[in-house]
Amino acid sequence: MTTGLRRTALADTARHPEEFAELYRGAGYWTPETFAQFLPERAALFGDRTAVVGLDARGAQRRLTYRELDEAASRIASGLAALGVRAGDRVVVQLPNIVEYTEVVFAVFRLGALPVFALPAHRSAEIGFFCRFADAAAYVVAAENGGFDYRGLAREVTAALDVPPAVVIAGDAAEFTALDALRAHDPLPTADVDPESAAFLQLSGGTTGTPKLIPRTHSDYLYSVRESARICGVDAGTRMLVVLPAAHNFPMSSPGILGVLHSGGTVVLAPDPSPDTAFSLIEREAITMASLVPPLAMAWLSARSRSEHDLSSLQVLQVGGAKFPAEAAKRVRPELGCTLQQVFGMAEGLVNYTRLDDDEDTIVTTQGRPISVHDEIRVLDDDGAPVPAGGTGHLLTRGPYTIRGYYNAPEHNSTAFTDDGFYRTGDIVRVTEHGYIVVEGRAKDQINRGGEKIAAEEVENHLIAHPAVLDAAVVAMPDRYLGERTCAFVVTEGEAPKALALKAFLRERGLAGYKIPDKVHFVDAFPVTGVGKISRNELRHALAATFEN
Ligand code: OOB
Repeated sequence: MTTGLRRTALADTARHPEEFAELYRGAGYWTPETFAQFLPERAALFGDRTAVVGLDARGAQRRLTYRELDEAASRIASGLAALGVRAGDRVVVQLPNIVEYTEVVFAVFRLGALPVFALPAHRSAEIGFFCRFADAAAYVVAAENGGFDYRGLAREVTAALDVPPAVVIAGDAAEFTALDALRAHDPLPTADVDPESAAFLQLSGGTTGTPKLIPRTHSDYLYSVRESARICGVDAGTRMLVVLPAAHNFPMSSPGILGVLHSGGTVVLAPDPSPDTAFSLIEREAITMASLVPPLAMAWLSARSRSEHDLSSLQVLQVGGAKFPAEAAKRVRPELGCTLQQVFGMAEGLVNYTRLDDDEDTIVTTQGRPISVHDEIRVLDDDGAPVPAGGTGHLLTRGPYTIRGYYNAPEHNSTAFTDDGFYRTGDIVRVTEHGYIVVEGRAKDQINRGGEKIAAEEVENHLIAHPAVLDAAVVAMPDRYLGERTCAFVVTEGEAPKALALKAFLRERGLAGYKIPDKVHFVDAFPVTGVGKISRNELRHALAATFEN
């Protein structure tokens, strides 16, 4: 299967204006370092140290040194090049927490191609969109994981595309190209790439009908990785357990897999997120650090009293992705015996951390402060005016590792960013007198389901595609365990389908499981105002209010 010729060049994504680029270079934030050289340089520094521990696609336990990881990445890079993947091409990577994830990501980097970081939970609706929208040259996926056969997904996705990407399978490849076959190729030299060009496309949690892709540059991302590692005390002795999906921005770079590998530490990939699996790995691998979303942190807290495992190596537990309630946060030190670090970040850029030496009150009640003194923070009221110091309002930000625009989305960019380049995060926050951010709520039409982000409009569009559905509004409902769950209000005509049938319909359309509404409420009509139909925003808020007491 050939993939050449028709591929577009990477669109010129919004760069930082030169005056800012100069500032960030001058401050030593943006350096010539790139992700293409990242691993060869680390292999030269840390050769025989263990880089990655985990299962592979066939379920075998593997331990790779830095040198072995670099050798594998460079062979796979060569194999991908033989399939037609070139510098600047996009490669959709959808791998679970297996060692091949690190091999493939660094292989793509080495070529100067751009990984598009899909999640294992994504299905044909999302993967098909990423392949089309990013004009992917290749799609790399595991044969199966968690009882799901991704080769079937690859068949479905490629059949629907005019010019399908080359499919590469980790594990049993069936009719596709086996990742293992790529390893037979001789290593290639590392690509020479512009450090201020896009290194990869990360996924946005999203608020719109179709997902947005986030172009992060080598310079901006590596700055955040190096600084995150420093702030979080990561060094060659760090042994990090990766429980969350490896491709998410949090476990990838805050400081995550990249921060640990940059520092010479060891990454241990957990095959599943259960406390049992995590606790045995903490004991077996003498884990020093882990990052979790709040529901998992709560699961660890409740499993701890029933567990005999020795967790004494654990020094830092990071919790982020969604608000971690103070009542749970204050249990971490006494019950798990480690320092809590709250992390409030976003794939678009800005990441805040409580510092390891902060007082317990700050650690428990705030979501941290920005990485950089050059992270600019604005807190504005509904009319766009700054709120008085300490007041609550909309968070806007710009800085050395926050994007100035989404990939190929000029219309959305014109509202998601201010004219002077601030990103409207959609989060409602206040800033304490010490500069720490407390997340108070959210103004964007997104459901944060225990850290998994769901764009209301995307799910509504899929619901409305059902022949019996006239209109749909998707809102968050409070949930004790996940923080929020998804509820769809649906207006139907004719014979209403059952809620179960509607959920099955969404699944058949290839929507990721975490986006399927937890609850479906059928209503006769949506509320209207005197002048007619109310805005979708108001509608969502009015419907969400029905859960609030
Ligand atoms: C992380 O990144 P995304 O892109 O999946 O989601 C970003 C959004 C934020 O805008 C905010 O709404 C929410 O997730 N969020 C939090 C939070 N951390 C993220 N809300 C309340 N408290 C927190 N601690 O989620 C992400 C990226 C890098 C590091 C950590 C998390």
